[in-house]
Amino acid sequence: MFDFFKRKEEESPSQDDINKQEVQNSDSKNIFSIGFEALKKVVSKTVFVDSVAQSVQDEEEFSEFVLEDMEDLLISADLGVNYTCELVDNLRGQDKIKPSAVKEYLRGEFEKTLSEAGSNKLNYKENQLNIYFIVGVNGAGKTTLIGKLANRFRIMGKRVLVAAGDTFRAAAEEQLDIWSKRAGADIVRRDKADAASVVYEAIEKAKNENYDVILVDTAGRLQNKFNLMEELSKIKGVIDKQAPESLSESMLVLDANTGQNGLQQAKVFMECVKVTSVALTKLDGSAKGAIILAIAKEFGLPVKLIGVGEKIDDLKDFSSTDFINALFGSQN
Ligand SMILES: Nc1nc2c(ncn2[C@@H]2O[C@H](COP(=O)(O)OP(=O)(O)O)[C@@H](O)[C@H]2O)c(=O)[nH]1
Ligand SMILES: [Mg+2]
Repeated sequence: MFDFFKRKEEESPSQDDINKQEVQNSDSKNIFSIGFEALKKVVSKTVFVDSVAQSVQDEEEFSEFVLEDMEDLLISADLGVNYTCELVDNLRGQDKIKPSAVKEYLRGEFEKTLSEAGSNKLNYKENQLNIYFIVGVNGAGKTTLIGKLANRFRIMGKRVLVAAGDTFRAAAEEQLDIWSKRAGADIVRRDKADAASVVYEAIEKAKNENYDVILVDTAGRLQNKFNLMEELSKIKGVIDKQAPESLSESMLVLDANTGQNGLQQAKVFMECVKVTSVALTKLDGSAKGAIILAIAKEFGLPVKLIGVGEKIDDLKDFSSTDFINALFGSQN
């Protein structure tokens, strides 16, 4: 998924080095991409497509009765009211699409929605500093994601710094510290300091010591919405001022199980941070894989990473094509 290994070698590499590089390359691909079968397992509880197909299979046309059934199924799969209405309205009073072709219809619509939301590929620029600004509500999985991402970049041989921007609770910094040690990354933390100043310091350190990556952890207390938004805007201001070219992603972390409510909460973050992509966590065991479609439709944002467990390597690249195939139970 990444183009990490495309970097030009300063000196011409020996055949040994080339072989090593190729092994690393294929290994890293295996580690970081989930693969069709595994993804199918992850979304195996997301069965709404088959439910819709079954509910219309004996019908000649999309009657109001049938459309209502379909609406219920799509809403309970967490596609969201707007998207569901659009999908159902397209079928009302037309005779081009028959109920027997409902799966093909949904597949086409979903493919369109996901492709319009943009590329699934995580932005990373070689030979410069890459900052990942990670936001989302408490408990969504930000700190865990940072630990997993730090580990991924370390495996790829990158120098990684994490910035402990959730300065509200000492425990939050402690948790990040544990993750960064586990991943072999360095950390900037200043107990109870202003989050923006922690990020400022991290950027200075990264520039002086040639880091490739900064992962910025942040607070997510929605109870005090105004302060939180102010804090995040300040961090964003520091990045824009100190390292404007380095912001590779402003990533919103969402828990797959929070459903439409989670999406509503997420809008708060989008108001103050120009979010570029989504990491969807806790997809393991979730029956709510369809939330990926709602995110693409409602926010116009691509999901780039998925969390499929609590372990350090339970972070995978997301592929729309594999996801659609898994959802529709076929590889083509
Ligand atoms: N099953 C599962 N649990 C996760 C995943 N990502 C995070 N968690 C758990 O969710 C909880 C909250 O995560 P944390 O990173 O502290 O969230 P934060 O408040 O946004 O920083 C922790 O118990 C994590 O172990 C995931 O992909 N799958
Ligand atoms: Mg945290």
